[in-house]
Amino acid sequence: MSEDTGDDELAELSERARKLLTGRVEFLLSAPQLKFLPDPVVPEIAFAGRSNVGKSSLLNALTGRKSLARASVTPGRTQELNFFEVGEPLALRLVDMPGYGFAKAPIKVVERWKMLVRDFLRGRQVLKRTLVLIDSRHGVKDVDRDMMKLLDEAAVGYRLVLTKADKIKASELAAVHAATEAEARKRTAAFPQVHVTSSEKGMGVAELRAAVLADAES
Ligand SMILES: Nc1nc2c(ncn2[C@@H]2O[C@H](COP(=O)(O)OP(=O)(O)O)[C@@H](O)[C@H]2O)c(=O)[nH]1
Ligand SMILES: [Mg+2]
Repeated sequence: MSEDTGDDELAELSERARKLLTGRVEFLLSAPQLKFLPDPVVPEIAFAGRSNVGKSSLLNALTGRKSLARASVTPGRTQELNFFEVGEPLALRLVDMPGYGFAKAPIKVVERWKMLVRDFLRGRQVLKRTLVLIDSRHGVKDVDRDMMKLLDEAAVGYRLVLTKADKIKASELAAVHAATEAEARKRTAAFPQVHVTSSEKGMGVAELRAAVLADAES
């Protein structure tokens, strides 16, 4: 009985999440500095990850779009927080954070990135969750650990999300999944459960939509 209720609730959440995230989604603004942030009027979910991790592709898959988030041409060029509005009436915002870990970035650019992101994470009351994307082929790298450290220190809860799961064999995927969950369990603000996704194949996308909505409503 109670299990049936749980399944029903999950099905209801998933359906609401699909309708919401594939419904009205519009680019709002890019904030190169905190003074350009929109008023904090609805829950926000942020997306972080190394350049080329598949962040734009995942945002497109979650929202059922082809080109909501521009696929970045020059890695590391985008140094802004990009806000997208979801829902009619407005229900939540997605925040595309600038990619990190690009090899050729000057120290000044990296420092500017870190200040912007750290100040955003620390000060944003409406930020409900951050999704930290990890490329399935590479697993967690030191630059990802730096990001997790920023989140742990800011006490912003986050989910680790493996991307491009279609690119590796099932056995390799199982291993990287287990290793990534082991990393997650070591962190104070991370969810112990790691999401596995492929924007290309649509794998894990419905589950992640439901998680995003649950987080926004938490
Ligand atoms: N096979 C595969 N390729 C992907 C997937 N997600 C992204 N990519 C590719 O990875 C590259 C970087 O993706 P993009 O979304 O622009 O990454 P971003 O820099 O993090 O925004 C592009 O060539 C995408 O087509 C996926 O799930 N499967
Ligand atoms: Mg991108």
